[in-house]
This record gives sequence, C-alpha cells and structure tokens, in this order.
Amino acid sequence: MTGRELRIASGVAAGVVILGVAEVAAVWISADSTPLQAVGATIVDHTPDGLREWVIDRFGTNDKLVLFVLMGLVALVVAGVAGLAERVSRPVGSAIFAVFGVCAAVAAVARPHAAWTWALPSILGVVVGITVLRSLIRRIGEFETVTESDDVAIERRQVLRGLATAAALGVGAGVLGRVIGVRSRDVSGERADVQLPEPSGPAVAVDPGADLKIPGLASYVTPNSDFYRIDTALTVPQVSKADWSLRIHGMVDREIRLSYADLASRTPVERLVTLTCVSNPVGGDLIGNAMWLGYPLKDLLAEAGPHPDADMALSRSIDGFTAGSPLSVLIDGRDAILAVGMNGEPLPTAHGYPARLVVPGLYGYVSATKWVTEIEITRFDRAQAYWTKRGWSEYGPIKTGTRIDTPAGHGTLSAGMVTLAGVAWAQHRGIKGVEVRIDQGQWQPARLATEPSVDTWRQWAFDWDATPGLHTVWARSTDGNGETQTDKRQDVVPDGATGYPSITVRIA
Ligand SMILES: Nc1nc2c(c(=O)[nH]1)N[C@H]1C(S)=C(S)[C@@H](COP(=O)(O)O)O[C@H]1N2
Ligand SMILES: [Mo]
Repeated sequence: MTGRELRIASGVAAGVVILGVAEVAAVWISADSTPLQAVGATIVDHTPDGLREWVIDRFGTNDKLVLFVLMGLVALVVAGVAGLAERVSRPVGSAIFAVFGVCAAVAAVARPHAAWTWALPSILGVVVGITVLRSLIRRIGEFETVTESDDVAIERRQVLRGLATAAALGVGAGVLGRVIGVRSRDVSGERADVQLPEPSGPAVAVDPGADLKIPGLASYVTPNSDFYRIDTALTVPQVSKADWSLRIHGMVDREIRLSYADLASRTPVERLVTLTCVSNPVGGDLIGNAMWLGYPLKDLLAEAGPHPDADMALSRSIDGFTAGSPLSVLIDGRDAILAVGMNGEPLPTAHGYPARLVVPGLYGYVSATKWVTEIEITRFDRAQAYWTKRGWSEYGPIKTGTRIDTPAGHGTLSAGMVTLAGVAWAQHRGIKGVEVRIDQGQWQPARLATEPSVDTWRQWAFDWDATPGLHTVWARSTDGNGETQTDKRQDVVPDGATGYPSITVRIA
C-alpha cells in the first residue's frame, strides 16, 4: 500500500470506529440517536416529493434499505477523503469528522421526542474516531519522512495492523451495539404474550361469499404477513405496552390519559376495515383488508369532551408522525377505532403495536397513525399534519377505486373462457357495481362477491369469452351512492390517484 492508500484506509477505519462507538453509546440512549438513524430520519423528513415518489416507485418498501446503503457509501467516501486530507500539522480530516459529528448531533437532538443526550452517540463516536485517525496519520507521517529501508517496511506493517485493528474493533462495536440495542428494546416477546380482550357482541365471522377464491385474486381478508406497510419510521418503533399511553388533549373539557391497563376496563369491538394508502397508484397494491379489534374513538373522545369549535383530531405517533383527521368523521358513527388487534393477533409491531388508529373511509396519511400516543383536538386553521406540510391535501377521503388482479397483465392466454377478477373499494360508501369493458366495447356488469361491510373492498369477477388477438381490458366501479369513479387520470399527489385500471392481454 502506498502512503496515499494508507491515508484513505485510515480515514475509512476511523469512520467505521465513529459509527461503531455511536452504536454502543446508543444502547443506553435510543436506537434513533445514532448518526445514521438521525441523519437518515432527517433526510426522510426533507426529501422533496418528486424524489420520494420516484424512490417508492422504483424500490417500493425497500426504500429504507436503499437509503441506508446510500448513506453508508457516502460515509465511506467522506471518511476516505478525510483520511487523505489529514496531516499531523494540518488536521483537515479531523475537521471534516468534527463537522459531520456536529451535524449528526444536531439532527439527533432535533428529532421529535429527542433529549439532549441524543447528541452523545455522534459526539463520542467522533471524539474516538478523530483520536484513532490522528494516531494512524502520525505513524504514516513518521515513516514517510524517512527514505526506503527495512525499518520503513516494518513501520508500514505496523500501521496496517493498527488500521485493521481499529476497523475490526469499530465493526465489532457496531454489530455488538446494534444487537444488544435491538434485543433490549425488542417488544415481540411481550407482544406474543398479550391476551386480546373479547369483543362485544357475537363473534364476527367473515361471510364465505365475500371471497370468490379465484386464483390470482387477492384474498378478501389480507393476512398480516402480506399487509402493505407504509411509514416514515427507519426502524420499527418498539413501544412496550407498559410505557404506552394515549393522551387526548387540546380543545377539550377534560384532558385524559389512558394507559394500556385502562383499556382493559372497556369492551372493544371487532370490525372489518380496508386501509388504503394515498400513494397507491391505479392498479397498485398499497391496500389491504383486515379484521381490527379496538375501542370506538367516538367514546374516548366523548370522555374528553371536544369543544364545539374544534374540527381536527391531530394524532401523533411516538416517532413524531402526525395525521390530521376531521373530527366530524371520527364521531359520525362509523367504526373509527383505537385498534389493538389485527386479524385475531395483537397488532404486529410494524403495524403499530401496541395501538394505532383505524378510520374507515380516510386514507392512511390523514387517519391511521401507528404507535399512536396522542390525539390533540384542534382546528385545521391552526395545525398542520406531517404530509400536509409536504404538499398533500388537508383532507384525504378515499376515492372509489378498482383493481384488476387476474389475469396479470402482459401474458398470453388461450382463446375461450377467461375469468377476469379483481377488487373494488369505496370505503364507507360501499360498492354497488363493477363493470368491465373489452377494447372499445360496451361496459358490461361484473358479478360481485358479497360485501360484509361497506368499509371494505369488494371482489368482482367477469367471465370473458376471449377471441384471439391483443386486447385491452378496462374496469370501473360505482359506489353505494350511485357515483361511478372518474376516468380522469390523476397521479397520487395531492389527494390520491384516479382513472380506470386496464390490462393488456394477448390471446393466442
Ligand atoms: N406512525 C406512523 N403512522 C402511520 C404512518 C407513518 O408514517 N407513521 N403512515 C400512515 C400511512 S401513509 C398509511 S397508508 C398507513 C399504513 O398502515 P400500514 O403500514 O399498517 O399498512 O399508516 C399510516 N400511519
Ligand atoms: Mo399512506
């Protein structure tokens, strides 16, 4: 290795030490306080809309992995440059690390729910990292000033050994810190032990007629493992039910705070509700249907007594995400609930354990707060929620939509009977009809599965006598009020995509 390469490697080793030391320090502070987490979360919160849509489009739910890999690469390059620039008498590399440390510390302290201690992992990491860098660079400087000799070769080897040791210790500390941190915070154990309360009324059985059981068609109830996941959390928040509480405050007569144990004295309801993401493009899969167990929000809100001039319920998650729901929607009698169960299990951690909101008829970004700890009763002209600040609509009622699940587009099928099938949704209005159109033909009614609740999607199917050639198949739905979805094509921003879904099929 040349002196130049040794310097670059020293920078990288010191960078690894910074991240490793920070991981260890974060064990006692918060998983979200490490430089990578804090900077990553800040990037997520400030990503321009266009870029965000592009990333979600390209990488889907791997968006977070992509972010971490990118940050890791940038960190390596910066660390290498810092090593190259460092001199004993001119500590430019140390200065680069220091600037990085201060930025990461500021980012950490600025996170919602952060304490000043969140700065410590970045600062400690950088202090140790700079010390390591200085000592490596000093050794390199020493042998670079002497001319070639056997001593130099020995010196070189010693530097290499020091470098490798530093990098290995850094990686070891990082892995150990991460593993201990994850283990000590992980709530999947306590979640597995939760005994869900019995819902009121007779057990809700899903009508078998709701599921047409056509191959390729999404099942009526989405299993938890297949349920889409969308949130801004870089790591899934681990919230113990012992630490959890829900505070309802703001424009209310009586502020209330409910612990998980307080919920036990109430009787939950069990309801089928289809959640939909506003970022779901036409034909997309950011939609899922589950049986939710939870407590009617209407009753909880009534206990607090919202003021008559309040019109918004701003729910807040443990990680700072907020959603602004129209208060009127939460109390108009629909099954808006504080959910603790999903498909017969405690909420999965990725879906909000121990508690989240579920509101039929509203897109997730304005209603479905996971890991919810707070509901502030306020007004739309006084408060703005997370996505509204970023250019999305204040109100997010779910638009009537249709999806063609089978046949999957762009396949070749043989002529004769082909079953077209999919799902249609207009939560809280219900689906009255689905129609299909082949090429430029007439719209023809599809057959419908039963609709156990107007708050869920509804399956449809159509038996098509397919003739050879290339065909385009369209579908559209009419909601319970008799309104047919619009054919106007609109992208997801600012309030949800519209337009008829279509597939192209080749019939041999
Ligand atoms: N804490 C938190 N809750 C959140 C979000 C979030 O980013 N953070 N995203 C919302 C959005 S945009 C949607 S579509 C739903 C998705 O819920 P799911 O991941 O359980 O499917 O959660 C909502 N609740
Ligand atoms: Mo969403």
